[in-house]
Amino acid sequence: MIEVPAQPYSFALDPERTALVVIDMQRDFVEHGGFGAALGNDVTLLQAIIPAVADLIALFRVNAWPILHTRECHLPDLSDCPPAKRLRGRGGLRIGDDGPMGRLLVRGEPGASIIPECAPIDGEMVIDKPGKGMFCNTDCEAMLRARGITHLVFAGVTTEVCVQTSMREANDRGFECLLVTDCTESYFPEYKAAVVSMVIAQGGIVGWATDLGTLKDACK
Ligand code: TIU
Repeated sequence: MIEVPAQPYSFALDPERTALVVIDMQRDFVEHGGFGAALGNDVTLLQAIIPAVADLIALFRVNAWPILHTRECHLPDLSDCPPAKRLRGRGGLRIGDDGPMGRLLVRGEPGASIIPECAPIDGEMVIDKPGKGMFCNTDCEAMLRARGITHLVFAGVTTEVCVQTSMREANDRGFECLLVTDCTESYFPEYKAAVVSMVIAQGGIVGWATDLGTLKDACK
């Protein structure tokens, strides 16, 4: 076991049973002209964590530990996108509409792809998820259980939407969850801070939090 200094107390990382989950590091959320920008957000905030997320991915690759990448996206006919999701908000462009990087949040479109710095390589798990949470209408749980994974390390965007939802879903399914605070970001810094606080509150009600440097030092 690797003891990782964390909040609210040390996280016991079992190298045989731990996977990294990289949530939605897609062009649609971090680049201009994507879904995140269409919602009125400043995407440059998210771009700041790209080197750290790439570094975290490298840590898992060098140790040959499993990595699961997620992409939030929908089938081209939008049959997996509830109208409640597509119609929410009052912005100009919606899911499935044409944007500069293809149709927003649609599978196979340039905008739905993972940015090159964080792109999966052969042998890594990749799931397309229609919801904010990674377990909603996906094979994700079966993929993790088949590999005997019990511990998940979380990174990606955005902290209070897809990362927090996925981490809560994982926690309810009995996975031990660690959030890497400088490898996740929100369009709203105050929401990120609130998520980190609420994850570790009440003795780790959702899980643990640490930073990349601490995790790397513990894994040396
Ligand atoms: N809007 C927002 O903050 N996030 C999302 O819509 N999806 C993800 O977090 N991936």
